[in-house]
Amino acid sequence: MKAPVAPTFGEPGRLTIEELQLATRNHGMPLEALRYPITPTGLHYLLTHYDVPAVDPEPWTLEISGAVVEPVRLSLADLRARSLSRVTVTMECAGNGRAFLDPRPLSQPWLHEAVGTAEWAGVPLSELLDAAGMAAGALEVVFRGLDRGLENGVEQTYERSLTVGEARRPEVLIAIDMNGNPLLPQHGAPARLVVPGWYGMANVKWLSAISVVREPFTGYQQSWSYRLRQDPSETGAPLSRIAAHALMLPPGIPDFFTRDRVVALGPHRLTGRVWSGDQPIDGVDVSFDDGDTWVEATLDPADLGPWAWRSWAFDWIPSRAGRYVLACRARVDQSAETPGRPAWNLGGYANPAPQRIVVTVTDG
Ligand SMILES: Nc1nc2c(c(=O)[nH]1)N[C@H]1C(S)=C(S)[C@@H](COP(=O)(O)O)O[C@H]1N2
Ligand SMILES: [Mo]
Repeated sequence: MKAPVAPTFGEPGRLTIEELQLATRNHGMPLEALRYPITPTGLHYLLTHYDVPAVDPEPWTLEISGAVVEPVRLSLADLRARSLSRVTVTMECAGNGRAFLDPRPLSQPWLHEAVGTAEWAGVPLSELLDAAGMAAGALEVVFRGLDRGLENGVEQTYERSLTVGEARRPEVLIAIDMNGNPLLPQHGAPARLVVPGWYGMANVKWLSAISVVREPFTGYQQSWSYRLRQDPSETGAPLSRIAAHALMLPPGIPDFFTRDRVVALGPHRLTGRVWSGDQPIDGVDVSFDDGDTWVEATLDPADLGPWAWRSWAFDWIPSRAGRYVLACRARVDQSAETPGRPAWNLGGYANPAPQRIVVTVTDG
């Protein structure tokens, strides 16, 4: 798909009213919520391209059709009657960090907070695909939402695909519960796709239909959005799994407006979370001088399972009062830098900004 219109950028340091409009609709997870292993549902980040659709769960059904042996149609009661699988998943929006980019692509202006961890319960997609049976030549599975809107002048329904192989992974769910309760409207009620390890866009909300296709799916959200390109003429590599990322729970107390922190002189236990959808985490480093020097933090085991963040800690004893800039970074593959981090790209994807926390240590 070619670029429908030329992309536009924001002036450095000046958000537009449209960016503010998106930012107030689509909230991030407040960073102090890093303290919870499972993000309380109301604190989980949220991203909805168009409107939250009106869905009546009673007549709602989910159809699996296309290149299948026998199409299957399930009601919400049919889904709920099956034995549900549970998976704890850290989900992050591919656009996390976009607002720090220069030039800044005009879109949802995330800083650091487009992340959250939830326990999803649902029916493994592979069971439903088995029930329908894959017909010869089945290549991809297309997931269609109920939400409609326009993007760059292209009217569309939110749709994404996975290859049959990816779709059949046992941890991929048609989720109907989030954190022990039925999905809330904003998180995709009555049913959504959950693809552990992938950036948020793959987790299609408000599912209405699943169709198996014999050709690669070329919808807008697949072939135009969520690709890494420097120029609209490029096809670009598709985004899939979440690159390693670490965040710190801001210590002390914040200034209301700047969110800079104040802590008293003395020992402080710094904590945070680290996650990756593709590479195992080797460690986490922290810095107190804006990234000039780094020390290793203690990494906890992956006790929430393979698809969720891990916690880390570092006991900080500031040697003096004054100003510090705290930072943290994930280490994968013995490398201090997160490898494979793409360069600036038109969509502002997969480019989380280093978190810089300005802390004043007071001795009063
Ligand atoms: N149908 C539909 N599914 C969607 C979206 C959407 O706009 N419509 N947004 C996607 C994006 S970009 C992200 S990051 C995640 C966010 O999921 P959450 O709002 O439950 O946190 O949902 C994905 N699924
Ligand atoms: Mo996203």
